Amino acid sequence: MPKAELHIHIEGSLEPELIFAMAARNGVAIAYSSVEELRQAYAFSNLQSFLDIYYAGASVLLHEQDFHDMAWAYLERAAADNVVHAEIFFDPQTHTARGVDMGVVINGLHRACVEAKARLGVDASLILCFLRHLSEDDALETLQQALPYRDKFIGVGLDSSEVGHPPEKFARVFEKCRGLGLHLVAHAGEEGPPAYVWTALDVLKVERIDHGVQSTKDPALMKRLAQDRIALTVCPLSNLKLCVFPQLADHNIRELLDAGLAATINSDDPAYFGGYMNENFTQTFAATGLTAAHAYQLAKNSFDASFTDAATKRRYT
Ligand code: ES4
Ligand code: ZN
Repeated sequence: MPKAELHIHIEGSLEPELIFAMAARNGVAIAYSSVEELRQAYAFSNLQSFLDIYYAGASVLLHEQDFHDMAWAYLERAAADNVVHAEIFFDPQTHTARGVDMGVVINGLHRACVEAKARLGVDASLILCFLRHLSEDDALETLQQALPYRDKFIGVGLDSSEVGHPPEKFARVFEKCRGLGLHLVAHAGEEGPPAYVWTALDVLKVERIDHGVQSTKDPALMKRLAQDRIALTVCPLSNLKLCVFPQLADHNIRELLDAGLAATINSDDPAYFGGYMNENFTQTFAATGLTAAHAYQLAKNSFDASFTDAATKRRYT
C-alpha cells in the first residue's frame, strides 16, 4: 500500500551498525564496545530514558557526508516499505551545539532527499525541529542560522522532553516561522497532557499534532480535532517502547480513527523502536484488530495530512 510517512526523526533512523561505522571513520569515542552491546541498551522506561541514548548516538555525525548517508539509508528503507512521500524531522541543535555547522546538516540531508526522488521515486522534504528542553532564545538563534537554507526545508516542529516544556514556551519563534510561510507542527500529548495539544493548536497554530494520543482523555479536544480534521501522526511502536501504553493491544489508535480523527501511522525513531513503517502497520493491526477499511483510511489520511501538492494527493487517494 503506498503511503506517506509524516513523523520520522532522521537521527532516530541511525542504526547501530552505522553509528559504529561513523564513530570509526570520524574518530569519535562511544560508550559501548559493540553493536550488540549498544542494541542491548535499547530498553526504555519513558521518553527521557530514550532521548539520553538517542542524543549520544547522534554524536558520531560530523560531516555533510554523514548526514547524507544517514538520510539515504532511511530513504532506501522507506522505499522498500512503499513509502512514496516522507516529511523528515531533523534536530539541528543536537549538532550545532557540538560545533557542526548548520549548512553541513541541512546540505547533507537535502542532497539525500534530492537523490531519493531521482533514484527511488520517493518524494522527501525536511522539517526543522526545535528542542523544547532548550530556551526559546536558543530556538530563535537556530532559526536565524537556518534562514540561508530556507529553500531546503518546508516547515518547523517541536520535539524532545515534553513534560514541563509546554508549546506556549515557543510562541514567539512559531509566530516568526508562520510569517516566513513555513509549515508548523509540534509534538504534543505524547506523555504530556491534553492542555499541551490545545496550546499547540491555539497558541502555536500548528497544522498537525505529532503523537496526540493523550487527547482521548479530553472529549472537548477530541471534538475539536475531529471537526477541524487536525491530523495526528501516531507512532505505535514508539508508544509501546516508551511505555506510553503497556501493550500494543492497549493502544488507542482504533478509538482515534473510530472517533473520526485523521490519525496516521508512522515510525518515529525506527532504529530504536524496533520497526520501520510496515512493521508499525503489521504489528499494530495484529494487536488491535484494525480492519482493511482502517488500513485504507490510514493511508488516505497520510496523504491528506501531508504538505504535498493537490495533484500528488489526488494521485494516491
Ligand atoms: C522523539 Cl519519540 C520522541 N518524542 C519527542 N522527541 C523526540 N525526538 C526524537 N524522538
Ligand atoms: Zn517524534
